[in-house]
Amino acid sequence: MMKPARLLKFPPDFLWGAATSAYQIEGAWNEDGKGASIWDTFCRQPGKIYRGQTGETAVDHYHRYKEDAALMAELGLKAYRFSIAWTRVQPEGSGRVNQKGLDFYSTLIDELLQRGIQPVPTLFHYDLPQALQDAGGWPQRETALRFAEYAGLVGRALGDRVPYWITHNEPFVTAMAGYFSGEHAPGIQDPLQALRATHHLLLSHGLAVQALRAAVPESAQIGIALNLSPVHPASDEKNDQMAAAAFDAVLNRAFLEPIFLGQYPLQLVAMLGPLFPEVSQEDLTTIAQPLDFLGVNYYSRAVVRHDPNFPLIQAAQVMPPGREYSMMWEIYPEGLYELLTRVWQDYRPKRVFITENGVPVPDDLDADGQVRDERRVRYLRAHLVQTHRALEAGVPLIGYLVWSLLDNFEWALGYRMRFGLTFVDFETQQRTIKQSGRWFAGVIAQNGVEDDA
Ligand code: GCO
Repeated sequence: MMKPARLLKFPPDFLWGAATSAYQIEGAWNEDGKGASIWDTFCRQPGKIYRGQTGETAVDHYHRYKEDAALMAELGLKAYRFSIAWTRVQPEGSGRVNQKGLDFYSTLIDELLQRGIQPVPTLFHYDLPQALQDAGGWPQRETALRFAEYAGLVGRALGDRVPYWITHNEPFVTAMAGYFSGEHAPGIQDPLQALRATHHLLLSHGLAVQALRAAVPESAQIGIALNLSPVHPASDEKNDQMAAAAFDAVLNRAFLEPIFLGQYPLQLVAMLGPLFPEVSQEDLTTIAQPLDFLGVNYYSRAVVRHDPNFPLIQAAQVMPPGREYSMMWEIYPEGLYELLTRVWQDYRPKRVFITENGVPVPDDLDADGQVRDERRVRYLRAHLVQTHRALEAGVPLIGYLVWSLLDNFEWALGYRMRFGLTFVDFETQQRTIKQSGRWFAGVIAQNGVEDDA
């Protein structure tokens, strides 16, 4: 006999929602006074993006935001996380403000609030103004000061209506994909620049928190969204265990420790030696501003083995055999529980907000116009079961956002990776809610998920 599924209930005000980012959905790359960002530049360089695709039109959200807000309402979302394109607000990244850019986000926020959806803007999601990159980008300290100015002016313009702010999205990715591997804009491959970028991103976070606090009502909640993963050694060998610890220091602790403890991990500093930038106590104090919540973006774990081909960290990620995979990563729901309980135990953030979780699936429309993405339903369900476990273990979770509301531009991988609860026909821009979207609407409606055990 089959055991009847148990309904795992969530707290009454739990923020169910979905996330997107500006460059991935907006399009309208040069409209209404928007300046060029590093992604506008990068996508035009041959060989950087899958099939030479760009975000110039993306899913045309800039013109379809009303239709998209209606979609969110149809799903019953309580919260919507989006990012503000710095280049719409300040086309050159400093000085002159473009009122039309601010107006777009102001109108979007009103549209959301009218529908009872809490706006959760992120100030930075990879799209640095090209003018600031021309002056050196994140490896330059100046960029952090410019970011704080931008944060303050956005806070003053929109702060009366925004309950949750996120400073940065995934500073690890901004620094490492942008300045170390070069897979993301601006496409630089230089470890020194990547480390300097890391420090200035963190500094800019602290400065932006200060600027926002000065500009927005006290009730506003401010946090940051980090991409975090449990790191497991590929075997019990001592070498692999050391490699996993090194990888963890770079991926997770390099961000969590300065933000919550006001210090860089000693292991990181020792490992990187003279490459590690000189950091003042004052900067560390600025970085460690008290936060209202930690945003966690979770997709998978990292399995790591010793690899001397990688200087300094001597570690490389591997794909463990015999596991279930998505188009991009191993599927490992238990990792979300492990991660949430770990950050809670080690850093005691006031609140934790799952700001991204999701999976790419090669979706398409069936003959009857439906999208049957069972794989995504299974993925989301399993991760919600783990989220619920973490709640029961005492982690103060306030919400869960699916990446993503819509299929969109997945950076260097272009439009091939579909993450949406909503299918988008990239030719016609027609939106179709997927099976997973309908399923998620049901989760929200009953404020709970059926146990998959
Ligand atoms: C990131 C972002 C998103 C991605 C998502 C799927 O991780 O780069 O926050 O922009 O689209 O994580 O990879």
